[in-house]
Amino acid sequence: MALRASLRNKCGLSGLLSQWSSCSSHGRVCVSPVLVAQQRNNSTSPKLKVDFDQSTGVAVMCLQSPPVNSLSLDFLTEISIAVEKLEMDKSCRGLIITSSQPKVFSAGLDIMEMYRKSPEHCGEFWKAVQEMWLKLYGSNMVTIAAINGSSPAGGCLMSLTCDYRIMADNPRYTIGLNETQLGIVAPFWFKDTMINTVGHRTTEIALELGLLYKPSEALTVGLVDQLVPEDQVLTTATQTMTKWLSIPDHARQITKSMMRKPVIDKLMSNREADIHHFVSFITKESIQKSLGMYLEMLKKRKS
Ligand code: CO8
Repeated sequence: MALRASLRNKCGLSGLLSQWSSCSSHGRVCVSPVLVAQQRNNSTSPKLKVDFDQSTGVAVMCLQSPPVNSLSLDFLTEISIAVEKLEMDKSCRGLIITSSQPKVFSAGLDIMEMYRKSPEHCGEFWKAVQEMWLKLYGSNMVTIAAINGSSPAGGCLMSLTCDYRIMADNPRYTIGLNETQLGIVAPFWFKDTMINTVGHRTTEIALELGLLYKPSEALTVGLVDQLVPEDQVLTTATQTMTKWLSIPDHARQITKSMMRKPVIDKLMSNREADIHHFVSFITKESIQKSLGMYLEMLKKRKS
């Protein structure tokens, strides 16, 4: 069976979904989950823009959380809700994920959500990370990452959940699972997602060394599928989407499920244990010190 059914009703987001609003004009539906969150939380700037073109069946999800689209608990929840909403709309067949932030696709998980936070908070945060991965990796839609900037760690994971990755050919950008550089360990489902993309040996080297690849290196190892000039990332993603959508949905979806279901099932049957493992690991004093040093390094590098 396709993945959607196996994932539906497992996120507990239906209540939130019912609070969504959407506006429609000229055949385009602009869904803005953050506006709802904004009203609820008095947030000043929307973090996520979802632009669904009903005439093509393709939605573009734009990450716009300054400065670097780091994935906080709130942001992850908004992304999961947005994907769930699109997934339930049968007319939406494709999803392109991109960023509106200059130079950055996503800086990965928001380190501040894991630094000096309570075990309860860490657990809630990790559940939201799992949720985002389950929604995207298990999506029935064709998903394409239009990577128009650096994409370390959780940002790389998000793009690895997609069916196809197009990256800006700019040597200043990097992509990879660099967790070990922070003194932390990528969990099994990060690892399995990467293995499913680039193979075991490349993943082993990349994860142990916490490698961040330049676009040309990422293309060589298969971490991305295509490099294009920066100003052509989104248009190329749109053209590529047309090709993928020419394949009958049911055949493509069943094939996708066949490729991904074992890893999804593995996390689904180990979710609580995975949360428990994360919380006990991340709250260790030695790991907190590593995160603190990494945050310091980020600030020093800036000055
Ligand atoms: N979380 C929180 N804050 C961040 C993050 C982040 N991931 N990344 C950057 N920031 C902050 C910076 O500290 C800085 O803050 P301030 O303005 O207060 O000094 C601000 O964002 C802007 O950052 P930069 O000046 O560095 O922006 P640049 O445009 O120069 O560079 C980069 C952008 C390349 C994205 C750069 O910020 C960077 O390398 N960031 C760190 C990326 C990273 O290493 N992320 C790893 C996060 S951990 C993760 O995703 C997986 C964890 C799995 C846990 C498993 C445990 C079991």
